[in-house]
Amino acid sequence: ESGERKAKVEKMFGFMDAFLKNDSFSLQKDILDHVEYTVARSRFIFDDFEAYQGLSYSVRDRLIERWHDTHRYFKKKDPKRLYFLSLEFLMGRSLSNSVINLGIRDQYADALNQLGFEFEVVAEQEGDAALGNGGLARLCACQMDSLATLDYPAWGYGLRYQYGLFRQIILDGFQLEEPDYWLNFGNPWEIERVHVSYPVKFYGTVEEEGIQGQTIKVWIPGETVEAVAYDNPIPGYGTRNAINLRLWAAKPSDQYDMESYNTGDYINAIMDRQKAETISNVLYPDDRSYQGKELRLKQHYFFVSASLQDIIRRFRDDHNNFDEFPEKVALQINDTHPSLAIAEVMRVLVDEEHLDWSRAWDITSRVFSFTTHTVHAEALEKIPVDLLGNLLPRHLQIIYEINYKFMEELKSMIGQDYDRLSRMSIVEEGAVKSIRMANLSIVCCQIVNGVSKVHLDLLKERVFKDFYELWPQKFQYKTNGVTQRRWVVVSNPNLSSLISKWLGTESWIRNVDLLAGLRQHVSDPDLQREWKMVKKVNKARLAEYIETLSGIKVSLDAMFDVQIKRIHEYKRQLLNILGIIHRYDCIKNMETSDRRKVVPRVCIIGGKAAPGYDIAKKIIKLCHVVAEKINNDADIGDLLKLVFIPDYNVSVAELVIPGSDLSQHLSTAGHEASGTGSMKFLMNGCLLLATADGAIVEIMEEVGADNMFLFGAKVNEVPALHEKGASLKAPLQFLRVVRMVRDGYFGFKDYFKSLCDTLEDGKDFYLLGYDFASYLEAQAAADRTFVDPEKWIHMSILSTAGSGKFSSDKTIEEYAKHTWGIEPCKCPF
Ligand code: CR1
Repeated sequence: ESGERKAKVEKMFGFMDAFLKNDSFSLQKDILDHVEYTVARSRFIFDDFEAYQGLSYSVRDRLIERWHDTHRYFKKKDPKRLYFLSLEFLMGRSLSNSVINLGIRDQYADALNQLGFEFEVVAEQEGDAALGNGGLARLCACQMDSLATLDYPAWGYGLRYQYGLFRQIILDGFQLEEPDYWLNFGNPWEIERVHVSYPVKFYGTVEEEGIQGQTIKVWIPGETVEAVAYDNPIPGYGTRNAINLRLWAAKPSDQYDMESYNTGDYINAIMDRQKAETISNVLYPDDRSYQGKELRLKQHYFFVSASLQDIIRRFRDDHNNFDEFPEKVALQINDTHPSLAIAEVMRVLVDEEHLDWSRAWDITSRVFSFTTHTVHAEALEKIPVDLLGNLLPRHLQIIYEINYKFMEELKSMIGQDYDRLSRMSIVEEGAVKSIRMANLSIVCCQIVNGVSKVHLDLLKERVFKDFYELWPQKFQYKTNGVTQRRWVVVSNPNLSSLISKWLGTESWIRNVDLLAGLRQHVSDPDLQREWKMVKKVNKARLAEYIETLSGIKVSLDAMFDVQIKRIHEYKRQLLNILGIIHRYDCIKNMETSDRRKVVPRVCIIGGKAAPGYDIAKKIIKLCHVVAEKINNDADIGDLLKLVFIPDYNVSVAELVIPGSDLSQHLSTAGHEASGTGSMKFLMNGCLLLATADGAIVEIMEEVGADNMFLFGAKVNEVPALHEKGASLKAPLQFLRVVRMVRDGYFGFKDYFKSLCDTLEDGKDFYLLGYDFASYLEAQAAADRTFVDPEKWIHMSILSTAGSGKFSSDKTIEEYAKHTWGIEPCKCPF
């Protein structure tokens, strides 16, 4: 029938590669149509926001068309599909990215112009979709862009939180959190699929039933909630493919509890049903530690259950034998958050499909792969057994069974080494008996990935040592990457055009290896001049933003020195601030003649602290009091400024990164699994001042250590330094600046006491004192280079030229080949 309809449509409209046209007139008409009929504003009178809405709906139409065609094609070809499961996706804005990927940015800009609007202004109306915390979540967004661009048959699955990551408000220098009810003004980028919904069950009991002489377990759930799909098309660049990010929202189930209605307690019965909706309400804002909270566990299972029902339904449409499941399906679990999926697949195969355990386990262990994003054992999820047993009684049984079989197998391999057995067990005995989700994931998955080379080494040597010794072949790494589409083409259009001009092609936007071609022009004075101009324009834009935010006027001749990322002790924003205090102190104590040699700096810091993370919040406050002092010191003038950019998010990053000269990545070696901010700066030709941690080690290999400013203890030195503990003496300059804070030079003496205490000899876990001298040396090297603009530009061009390896396109190709076993499936028109 659909063939018939296609013929009919073609007869009426002629054969077409695209139904919607992209000439200026059609685009204008579409925008106006949406303003009039979707937004319901008059096509004669509408403002920038309404123009944004009309425009976005018209872009969405074009996305939907490609997305339908892509999925029809996937269905026809039936390739092995990747399902990327993640509780967090930090997408940011969609408009600019979409029109660039669709290849119709200029046409739209022109159409808007004709209507009396400016594309940039209209694009600024969009809020960020912040359904994630930080690195892990933004990585997923980059990877979705690469999956679409490289034509992989992939789906993303996540949760549609009504409250995304909190907005950071700064009041008197303190962080306050404001809820991000981001859907208030609608979201043109999603499509609600009322008919794609699944019941998700919780609580209840497990009973045994005999079927055909076999005893099987039957879960009788106590609560049912409905999961409704919201689809977000993700367009690839330079391809017709558009893939889907499907996010689930909770709705009360229709299968209501007749009993409560019968009791006549109508109002309470409705209130109860409403509670169901709270499951997908809010994103947990803590990316540091895991707390076993029932609501969070409910979110995880809600997401896992709905996604798997959807995936299995799609599989069943064309297959009826689960032995084919691993040939057609790859399930990627992004960190341990979705790892209940392992128990859920086992439950479906054993309890519902009646496969025997070993066949079910064989299938399950061939579909899953797992990536871990941390080196911190305390960030690994542990679910209290009581909590799990109450919410998901059958899943707990299944996990026990998996563990029992694993322990038996392990004993047969390593003997009665009870210490090791208990370290490796999925079940942790102890004050609170818990399930170790990372252990469950490692036991089940055939491949466990780290996110950089150093990260893999740490997994092998420390975090998962026992497992590595048992199964060395399971452990791999895929160095993280970021998408050059968003991080250069969208956010730095001037640089993007410059690169294309000098490479003589735009192909680097899909084939990032070509960036290396910039190397051959690095000494060309014309390129250097143009490169410098682009930086200047971007700095001016950033300076304007800073002035609007804070009233502070900054000099474009100063070095723009930036650290933007989540606030964490291990990321050492405090080291940066102490370094700034030191710089200030030095300038204050200088002869006037020496001051002329000082390289003027604008230090920019931005980032959110988890709401319950006290020390991180003190670091934010310290930044503000130090800024207050320095910025108001007329004696210092343009030599030093410190600006805290509030509410750091994806779109702030898009503005700040292109305008930076220097960026700082200061994690204590051995603490940053990879880091991806560094890659965005690198692509944009900003020089890095960094410790040899995470992916920085690989960046060094690509761009050369002499094109960066490196400092600090190395990963392999840190353990010995920790052992030395109190005997490590911090240098005098360090003690002096800490003393200034302690003695109340910046005020708030009592408030900063506990912060200063973390730096005492023997307590300085993150080695700020130890690394301080070499940090200052690296800073001095950056100053010396900055006064030699030619050298600086040279290093800057080489940074961009060496950034190709850190495109998420590379990461995704590696995953596709070595972990998921998927092939591109390119929609032909
Ligand atoms: C890591 O801390 C890494 C990203 C993406 C982060 C960072 O080093 O680059 O993941 N982890 O792999 C994280 O956000 C919640 O955990």
